[in-house]
Amino acid sequence: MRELRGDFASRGRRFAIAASRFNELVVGKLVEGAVECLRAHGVAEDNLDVAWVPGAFELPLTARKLAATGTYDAVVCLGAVIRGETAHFDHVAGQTATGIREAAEATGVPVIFGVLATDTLEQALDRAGGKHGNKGWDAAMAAMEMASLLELLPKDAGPGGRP
Ligand code: INI
Repeated sequence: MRELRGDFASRGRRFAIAASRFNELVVGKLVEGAVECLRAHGVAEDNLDVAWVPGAFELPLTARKLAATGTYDAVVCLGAVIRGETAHFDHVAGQTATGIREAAEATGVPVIFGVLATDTLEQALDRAGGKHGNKGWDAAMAAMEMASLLELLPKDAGPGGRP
């Protein structure tokens, strides 16, 4: 049996972050966490790009475009959808999650879901460098692990499993 496990050694790898300006107080902290994490694992300044979008709903298209360039080993999506602020919370949160998964499947590039969906601003801040850690850091860890894992997989299938 072969066990395939990605690691976090990321010197020489390239990453993009797509981040939403909506709830920037929260998302800015997620970006800080992700950038700090990637730097701590050897990612060079020149190998890291951050693209800001208006809101979480715009993350999937942007992530898909970034991934399709072939420039990046993984794309990290960061956002915060807060129920208290919108009647269409479920649509924004749900469509964002679905779109991010589809971006990864369509391009074959890991596109990581680092979008908070919380009832309150306080809960979001708790997960953006507060008492529940920083989900931006966690998303960056997932991006590095997936970039590494995909290199270990057999190379005969393209995006979506098609040769
Ligand atoms: N976008 C967010 O990222 N978080 C939210 O909480 C949010 N709320 O509350 O509505 C939100 N809405 C904007 C949406 O993502 C789009 O930018 C907008 O609908 C334009 O397409």
